[in-house]
Amino acid sequence: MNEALARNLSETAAGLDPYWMPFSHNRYFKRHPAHRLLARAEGAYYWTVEGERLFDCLSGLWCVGLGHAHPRIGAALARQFETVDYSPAFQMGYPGTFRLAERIAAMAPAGLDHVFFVNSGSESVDTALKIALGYHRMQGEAARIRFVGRERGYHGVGFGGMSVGGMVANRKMFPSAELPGVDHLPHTHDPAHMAFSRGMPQWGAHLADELARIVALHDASTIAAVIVEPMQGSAGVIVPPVGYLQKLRELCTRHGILLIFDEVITGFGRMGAAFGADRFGVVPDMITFAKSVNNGVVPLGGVIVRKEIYQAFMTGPEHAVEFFHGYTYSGHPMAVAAAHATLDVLESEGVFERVRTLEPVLEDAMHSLKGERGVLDVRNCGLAAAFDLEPVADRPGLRALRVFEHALAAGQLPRFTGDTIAVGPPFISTPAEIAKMADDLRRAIRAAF
Ligand code: PXG
Ligand code: PLP
Repeated sequence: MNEALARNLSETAAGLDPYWMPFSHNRYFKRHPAHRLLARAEGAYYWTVEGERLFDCLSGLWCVGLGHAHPRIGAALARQFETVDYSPAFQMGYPGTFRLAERIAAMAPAGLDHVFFVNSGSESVDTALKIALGYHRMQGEAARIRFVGRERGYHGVGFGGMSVGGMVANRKMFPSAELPGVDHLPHTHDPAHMAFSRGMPQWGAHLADELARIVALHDASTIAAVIVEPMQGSAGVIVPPVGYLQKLRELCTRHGILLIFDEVITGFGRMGAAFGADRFGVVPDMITFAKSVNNGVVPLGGVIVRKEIYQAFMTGPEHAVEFFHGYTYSGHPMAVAAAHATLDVLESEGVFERVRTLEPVLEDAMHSLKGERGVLDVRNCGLAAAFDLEPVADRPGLRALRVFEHALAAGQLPRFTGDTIAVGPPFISTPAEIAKMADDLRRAIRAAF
């Protein structure tokens, strides 16, 4: 969209009407589009159609860690378009895609060494769930059909991800479409025990014992996989309690249940490491990823699996398809080229280290909001943080919307959901930008109460 057109659209509410926006208040947006149409992006900033500059507090939607318009990624895409723009995903191969799988496998925790490509986080989750079912079936354990997710978990919007997810609003309209046989672990956020924790809360590891109860209820022989985000992102940066993920790992191992880490947000840098698995020192059986793998420039996601899982499928006649699953755009050359360039930057520019250096800066900046009127909790981990706001009576979500609008006016683009504000600034942010972000958010909070 060019700027003139965008300006015209913002002036003509009717021009905005045909687009049904995802996860958005369509009617409110279309009546109040001012400062919310983005015309340009570079580095850690957007510019609105009105010409105002906004700091990209959430790296897009958690995906643009290296900043917008990264020249190395742009050059790679231009070259790729001239070389191979698309190649059939099924029964043919593009060498760059094989090389990318090799690179991602080398970055992944030891033992996880095969990669299946998809185009989004939602597809990565549904793919992982199908792999889990298929794996057990190939192992002669076809009765393992149950999944265990977690309250407040977000695993995208496919039927599988919605079912194992734990967000009421995302589920309640579609109960008939939920996978059968899904249980949910309790979420781990309890402000009474952990409000204003810096990093991992000390309280809450025992909540993983709920998995033992679920296993006792259904018997392990019926359970295919447990899926959790190592750090819950969409729910508002819910950080795992010390020891919690280790307990889940032990229980899954003991009972032959696959452990899936949904690392769509935590993968490729946000945690100051390649994966949350590294950061938290727990190795799952599968990792789902998307977003930061190629800086969000072209849709790309995937599932990294243990060797044994891949090998379980590699039976039957050699000329036959082993896994009846895949997408037209699996391993798309353009997405792959952007990923190679992104990994080049992550590797050669010490990005994970930079994130680790910025983590205490973000922690201090965001925890300085403790004590502001209406701030009920502040949480942080890696380059991610969130705070909860006291809701307006009988109007859930309105307080965060007001803070969001005041933040926009101050030149900050954070994420609001429910009455929580989340930030996940670009890896390229400077300490001064992070400090300014927190100060502008403080002013926005004060203006909203
Ligand atoms: N799993 C996890 C852990 C996610 O965070 C998905 C799956 C789905 O990915 P796709 O690419 O299908 O959207 C996600 C996506 C937010 C926010 O504000 C989070 C996501 C997407 C948009 C906004 O926290 N996470
Ligand atoms: N619907 C139809 C009619 C199709 O032909 C295809 C793919 O060929 C799909 C859906 C799936 O699309 P994708 O592979 O992009 O997920």
